[in-house]
Amino acid sequence: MYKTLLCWAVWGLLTLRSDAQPLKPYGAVPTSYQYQWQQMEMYLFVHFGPNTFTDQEWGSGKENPDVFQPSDLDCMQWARTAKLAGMKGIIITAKHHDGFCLWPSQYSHHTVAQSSWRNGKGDVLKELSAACKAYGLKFGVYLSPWDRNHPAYGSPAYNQVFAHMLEEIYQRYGPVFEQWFDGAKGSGPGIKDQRYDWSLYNGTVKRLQPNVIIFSDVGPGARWVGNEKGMAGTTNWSTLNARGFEPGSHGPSVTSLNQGDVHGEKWIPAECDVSIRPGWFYSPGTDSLVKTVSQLAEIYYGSVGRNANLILNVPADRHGHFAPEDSLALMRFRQWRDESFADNLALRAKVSASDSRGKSAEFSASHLTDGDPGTYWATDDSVTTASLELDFNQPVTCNNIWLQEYVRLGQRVSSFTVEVWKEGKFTEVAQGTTIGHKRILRFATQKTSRVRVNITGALACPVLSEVQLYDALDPRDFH
Ligand code: FUL
Repeated sequence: MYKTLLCWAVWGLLTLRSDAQPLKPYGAVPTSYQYQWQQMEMYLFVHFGPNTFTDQEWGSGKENPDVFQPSDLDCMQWARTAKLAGMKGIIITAKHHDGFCLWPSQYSHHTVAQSSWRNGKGDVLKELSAACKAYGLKFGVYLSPWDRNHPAYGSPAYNQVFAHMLEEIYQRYGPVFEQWFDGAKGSGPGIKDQRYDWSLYNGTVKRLQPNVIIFSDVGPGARWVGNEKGMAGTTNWSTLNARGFEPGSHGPSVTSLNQGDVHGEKWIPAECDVSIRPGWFYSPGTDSLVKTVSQLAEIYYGSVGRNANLILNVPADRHGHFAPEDSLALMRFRQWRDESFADNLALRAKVSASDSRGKSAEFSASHLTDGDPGTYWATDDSVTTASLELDFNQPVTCNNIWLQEYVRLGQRVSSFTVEVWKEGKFTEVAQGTTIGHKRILRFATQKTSRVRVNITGALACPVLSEVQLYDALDPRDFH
């Protein structure tokens, strides 16, 4: 009896396997580090330095190091707040355009070591990297190659200085999850110019830490999204044609940065940078201008909801803290997300698909609601249009659909529609183009017992890992 059962089970497994062709990757694909980085989705940026105390956005580099004078630096408070806000890491402006180093670099005379702050013994990077470790957050660094203070700036020697600074940081404070290279560079009369050696900078960082994600206008790890509003394109490919471009004024077009390039040669996903205040640095004048939950929700939908990571800047104030206004906004933003996205209605549905690869359980639609990003539904190679359906016993109320592609096999979907069952027929409520790691579509609140997603275009057979359905709350109720 048992033998017979065993034979049937083995036969079943064998036939499951043999019916479905293995899936091949399509186009450029992420490295395993890029894939992990895309799962992070949201982290904080912290702008902090002499500008915090002088109320400037771009310091001249001539500031007296003594102006850097936080009265009570508390990186643990930053990390605790970031953790409670649901953020996965913190990236700090280790050196902004004014050249002031927040760590005691041997390669500059314009650093915390020259400041009277803590008698020249202070080290912000040391404290922040320890705080991130204590709270299970990832630690990252922003470094501006444009340096308005360093005497070597404008000569080839500066490239070595900059590479040595990177070495110091990686050797002393690592691991670093993301290296943020700013492409901004002033120009005009009296402003020195410098030809940057990007291959030296990238090579130095990669040598010391091969898994770091290098951010710039052209990656190679992640790309700028082309604006500072936190908004990716509604179409957003994680692929880009980067050849021939450089960070800064020789970067790709704003359209390419914002939307990626379909069939792009390299996997260089977008990251959206935006500040919680009008400026990047703290200013007492902006205490009443901290973004509301509605504004943050728009940014969330425009970044994470459009296949991009969000780096949200929360500047530290003159005490060396996050100001109460910013902390409160972060907590309310978290509360809106928690309450809106706690109940995934798709988990109550029977999920089916018009097609599944080789009719095999390995690629069946049931994987779309198993909560496992590593399993997926796929169709046969010849099929690039297909429908998914969620059927409910009881009607549900919904206004958000979340879709995810299994991007380790490439980004494929180029158009889709969302329909709900209403008065005996399907009615379209939303449509989109790309999906990628995550695409969230909002639609007017519907009460329905059937939801259908039609993939109407794809570069290769669609491969989706998850579908979720929510009834999101109005962020205005969280102000
Ligand atoms: C820009 C800089 O000029 C701003 O000051 C800020 O650091 C922003 C994130 O990047 O390029």
